[in-house]
Parts: sequence; structure tokens; C-alpha cells
Amino acid sequence: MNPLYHRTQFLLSTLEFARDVPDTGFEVAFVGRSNVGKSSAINAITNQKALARASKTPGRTQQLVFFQVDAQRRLVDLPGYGFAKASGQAQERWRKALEDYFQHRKCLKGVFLLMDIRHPLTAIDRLMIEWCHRLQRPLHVLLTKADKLNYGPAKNTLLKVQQSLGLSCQLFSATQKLGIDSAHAMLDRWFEIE
Ligand SMILES: Nc1nc2c(ncn2[C@@H]2O[C@H](COP(=O)(O)OP(=O)(O)OP(=O)(O)O)[C@@H](O)[C@H]2O)c(=O)[nH]1
Ligand SMILES: [Mg+2]
Repeated sequence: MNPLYHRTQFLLSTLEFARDVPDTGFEVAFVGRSNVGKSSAINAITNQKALARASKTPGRTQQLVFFQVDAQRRLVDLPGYGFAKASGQAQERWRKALEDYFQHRKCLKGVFLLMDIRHPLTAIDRLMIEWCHRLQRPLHVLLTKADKLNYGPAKNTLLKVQQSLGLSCQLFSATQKLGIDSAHAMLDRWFEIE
């Protein structure tokens, strides 16, 4: 494992990302439905127990959560879309911030889209995928909680997702530490690390 990722630290959470975090260097964002395992994936990828959780406010986080890998590189947790618990007004603010972020953020170099391997490609996932394509954001899918399926069915789902959308895609399990090396390889590429 590249020890660089172990040293990742919480930076800040904000909706006003353009004001609070300069648009320089490299960012990689984690997106996906609520509860797919984004925070767990960030913890597994950085080999830390509670890095992502440390930033969670009680109730629903509706901010972009920034983690600093090094001076130039950040991971960004974009907490759950399909967040039914948020009020209409809060949802609208959050949707707008997310849209701004994807449309305008120059340092956004790659997007991990997380989908629960037992429920891949929901309507909102497909929208997100279309959106990334339209905005030419490089996308890589993590099929999370792969430990919940046997290897055969997991592999079948992987092939199905790859074939149906031509997406770059892998199995991932935070609990079993499955797929960490591949995720690091994607990060290295997006972060332009040799
Ligand atoms: N079995 C299994 N459970 C997992 C895995 N990853 C996450 N979970 C569980 O799934 C639940 C949600 O995980 P989180 O990492 O909080 O999910 P999230 O996407 O960050 O959720 P929000 O922040 O609410 O959008 C927790 O109970 C985790 O323990 C995994 O790889 N395997
Ligand atoms: Mg989370």
C-alpha cells in the first residue's frame, strides 16, 4: 500500500467549497446512494478506523467533506444522494452544491461511484453516470459490500455492470479489505502519482 494514503487527514466540511477550499491540485470524489459504504470505503482506502466518521455531524451530513492526502491532493466525500431524510429545502441546496461541484471544479480529476453489489444501477445511479459522462468526469465504479455475495454471483454482477455501461468497475469490500489495491491504482493515476 502506498503509505501516502495512510497519512490522510480530515480537512473540513462545507457547502461553500469554492470559498473554503481553493480549486487547485487534485481531488477525487466518492459518490453514491446513502448507506452504500462511502465512509467505510474512505476509511479502508486510507487504512484508518474512523477518519470519515470523524467528520459526520449528527443526523444527515449535507456537506462536501474534504480529506487532505497531501498538500496537493484531496479525497472528497459527497454524502448520499437519494437522501430521503433531508427536508425539501436542504435537498435543494445540497443538489445545487453537488451540481456546481461537478460542473465547475477544475481540480476534480476522478469520481468513485459506489453501488451496493446487491442493488447496482438504480435509476439515480444511472443519472449520476450520465451526468459524469456529459461533464467528462472520469468514473470508476466500486461495487461495495462484495462480502455479502459469494464469489460467483459477485463476479456475474461485475461483468453485467461492465458490459451494460462499458464502465471501469471493480469489486470492493471495506470489511474484507477487498479491492483496496485496485482502488489505490486508480487514485495513483488520477492523482498523477508515479
Ligand atoms: N458487510 C459490509 N458492510 C459494510 C461495508 N461497507 C460498509 N458497510 C456497512 O454499511 C453501513 C453504511 O456504511 P457507511 O460507510 O456509513 O455508508 P455511507 O455511504 O458513508 O452512508 P452515508 O454517509 O449515510 O451516505 C454501515 O453499517 C457499514 O458498517 C462492507 O464492505 N461490507
Ligand atoms: Mg458517509
